[in-house]
Amino acid sequence: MAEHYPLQSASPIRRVTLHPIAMPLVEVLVTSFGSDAGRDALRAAVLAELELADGTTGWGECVASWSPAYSYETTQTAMHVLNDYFIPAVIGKHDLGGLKAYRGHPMARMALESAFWAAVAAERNVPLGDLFTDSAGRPYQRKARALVGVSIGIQPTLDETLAIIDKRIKEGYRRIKLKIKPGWDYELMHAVRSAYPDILLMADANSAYTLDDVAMLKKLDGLNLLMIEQPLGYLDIYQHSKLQPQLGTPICLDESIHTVDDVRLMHELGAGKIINLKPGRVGGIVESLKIHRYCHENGIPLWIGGMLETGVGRAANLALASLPGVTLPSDLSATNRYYDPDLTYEVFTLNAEDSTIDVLTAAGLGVRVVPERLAVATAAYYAA
Ligand code: OSB
Ligand code: MG
Repeated sequence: MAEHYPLQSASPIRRVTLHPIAMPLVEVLVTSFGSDAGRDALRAAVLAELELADGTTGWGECVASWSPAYSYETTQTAMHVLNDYFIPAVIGKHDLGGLKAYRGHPMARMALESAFWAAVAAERNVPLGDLFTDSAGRPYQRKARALVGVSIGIQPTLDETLAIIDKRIKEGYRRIKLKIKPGWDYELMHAVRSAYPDILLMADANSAYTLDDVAMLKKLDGLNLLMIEQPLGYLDIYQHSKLQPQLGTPICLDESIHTVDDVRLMHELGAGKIINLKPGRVGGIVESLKIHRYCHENGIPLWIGGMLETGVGRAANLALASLPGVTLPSDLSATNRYYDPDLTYEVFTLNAEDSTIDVLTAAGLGVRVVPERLAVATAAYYAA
């Protein structure tokens, strides 16, 4: 138990409160897997508020959405599993060892785990990222600024796509990720590459292709893309190992990676060359640190993915993005790309000169939830 959940609080866990929320998105992100049954203008999430017996609190975010589209989890499955199993297993305890009895539900697990880590960081009066230690138990040398890019959804037209890219580049983003799907791929990427010969450009297919599409995927090689994210099946690693040797463009796996063992399999089979690490997808901070360490030691480029988090989830992702093994720009954009306003008092802004966001230095998670905005977002969840 302590092996997978090593972190200990001084004061035991007294209570965990769940807050389901719905937040209007500034810009809807349309992907190859489509929409959330008409609710895609509203991002759903569940916030976990964890309180230690001494009154210290920590917050975490569950990134599962309304429907089981990107992953099988939803806000409802997360609340069920957290309320009925995960939370009772940790109440009164000084660590999360009780979670070892349960399998799966990584996004629900991450919500609880990150809330606990945030509370322990607050208890020790250090920023969350200072709790991240290497295999020898040493804190990492962390960056003061995290390199970031922006993810752009499928737009109705090419002109609208170019207009958004232009706006993002003017804002200072130096890495552009475009969502693609069959029929909205090579011509789009070719047009964008022609308009912007030098930007760091990548495509995210969200599992929209099969090995039958290899001819189109090979054409992308001519566009000098940084990577193509998750071209094949959402659970697949084997078929990606058949695809990667046929492509010059590095494959980055997102959906298929759930554990450090999946990363090892990808690496040893040659199924991909880059990892998108989303802590919610891999079940928490401890597994994220294992993946970070494996990538760092094996020279596998790594970046932190995003799930349109509120400031709560983004603060934890930003702490991970400060680690030395995170070598490529992360999907961690400024607050104004996602929400206006966000739930937190703190606002993330882009440093336009180097496409970075400042890593948080305050003790604990580093952001605080505005109670009135939380109440509005909770009401919006139940009204949706
Ligand atoms: O595939 O990376 C993805 C958002 C929701 C579901 C899947 C993905 C995404 C993003 C969002 O690309 C990136 C961000 O949060 O900035
Ligand atoms: Mg992705």
